[in-house]
Amino acid sequence: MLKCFIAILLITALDNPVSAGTVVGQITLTPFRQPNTPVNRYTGRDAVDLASATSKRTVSAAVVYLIGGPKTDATPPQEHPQMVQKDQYFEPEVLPILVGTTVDFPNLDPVFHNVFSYSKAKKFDLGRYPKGHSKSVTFDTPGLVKVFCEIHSSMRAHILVLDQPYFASVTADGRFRIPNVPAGEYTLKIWQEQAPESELPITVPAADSIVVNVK
Ligand SMILES: [Cu+2]
Repeated sequence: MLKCFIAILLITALDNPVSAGTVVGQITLTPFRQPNTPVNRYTGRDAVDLASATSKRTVSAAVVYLIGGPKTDATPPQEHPQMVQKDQYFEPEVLPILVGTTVDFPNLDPVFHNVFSYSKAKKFDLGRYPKGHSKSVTFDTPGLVKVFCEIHSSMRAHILVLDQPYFASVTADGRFRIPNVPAGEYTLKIWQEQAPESELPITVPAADSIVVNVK
């Protein structure tokens, strides 16, 4: 059962634009269960010790995002967010982006990787490329994109392609902060990698912060 504690903090010294508030809070993250024993599909020169190539997480990755609110035109960032391949992990393991955003996938490892997805929101296959190279993908459909490496089946990540730019990755201790949200009525959604999605209605104030703590 979702218990919600909502309070309004009166903060007068914020430099937010007029009619925009900040959504801050903390959620309780579910413990992360490591995926099944990874299997390397190739045994040639790319074969590596995958014993450590499961998630580093002890809690599920989470993203908090808002839907609804007043109609706004959001432009994808010109600077591309990155999902790097390093030490045979994707970093970050979960990346929230605004629809239309281009993500770069640099390989920082001394082995080849082959990043791909079969997800409905974006199917792509970047092919194999070595250290120091990068390829890009533009995510033009909202939805959840599951990202894998064709060579190292233990590598996995998620990209959440969102309609609105009001989102935040949750820190390992469960905290989040979404600044500059236009005042209005929203639904706050919590996406967790290994838990059902949950939501609650919130009202974002015109100038202050709303604190949302979910247990
Ligand atoms: Cu790989």
